[in-house]
Amino acid sequence: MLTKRIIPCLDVKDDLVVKGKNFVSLKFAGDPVELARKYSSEGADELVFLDITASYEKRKTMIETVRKVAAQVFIPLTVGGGVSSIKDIRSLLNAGADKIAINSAAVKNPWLINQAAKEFGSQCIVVAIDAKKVGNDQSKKWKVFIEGGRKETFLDAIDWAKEAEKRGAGEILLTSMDRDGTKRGFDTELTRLISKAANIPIISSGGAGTLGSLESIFREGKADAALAASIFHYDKYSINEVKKYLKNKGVDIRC
Ligand code: 0VR
Repeated sequence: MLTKRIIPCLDVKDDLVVKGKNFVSLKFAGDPVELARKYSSEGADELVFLDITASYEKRKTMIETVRKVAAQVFIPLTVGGGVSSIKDIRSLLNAGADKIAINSAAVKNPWLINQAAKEFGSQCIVVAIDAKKVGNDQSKKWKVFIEGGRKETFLDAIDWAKEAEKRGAGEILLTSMDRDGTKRGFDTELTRLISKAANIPIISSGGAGTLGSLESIFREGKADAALAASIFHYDKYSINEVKKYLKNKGVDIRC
């Protein structure tokens, strides 16, 4: 059984780490290189660096910042935001990224997943899915949004995750827009449904709040990894505290 992973996320806008709520009202949260060094030394299993405005502003991911962050971390680094071609992926891998997250571009051109998996190997290719619940509370429907959560698509999140796996994605980074930045807990229901539907690892993101919410995303949500930003950037918990708690609760975590 693979150990569960704790993954801090650096949402970066104009070279600075920011943090918002439901993808808006972004506030300064730190320097990407310093935070990367801090989380890596505190025992994070992996790190995610997301250039969260790239797709919308059609800007290419900041290669230099990625290079500086990659030089500071000795754990797997996943980079996303604005990635839209094989050339983008190659330059980010050359800058030091271990995995590449593709979001908007994969929805616009699903064949990019197939090509990227073939060119670099599925283990390098993460498909990021930003999902928002639609309909009333009883409905079990989540729609896929792209371009930093600004554009709704016709895609059902569960179907899209299955499609991404079929096309060669090695992992899914599932972000609940409803929960992002709220500290109200992850969307365990959506995570569980996608974990059941796909056979590749699922990183759940959005809403990490109490230590209990982290236990629940692994127990009820069946996630393979939990991504968090707010609770780490604003020092609600240290990575060590989170891991010790989960270990004591019997979650298979590397301490
Ligand atoms: P927390 O709820 O604070 O742990 O946030 C986890 C996760 O939702 C965020 O790190 C981030 O991935 C949300 N993503 C995006 C975005 C936030 C603002 C604008 C765009 C995006 O495109 O993913």
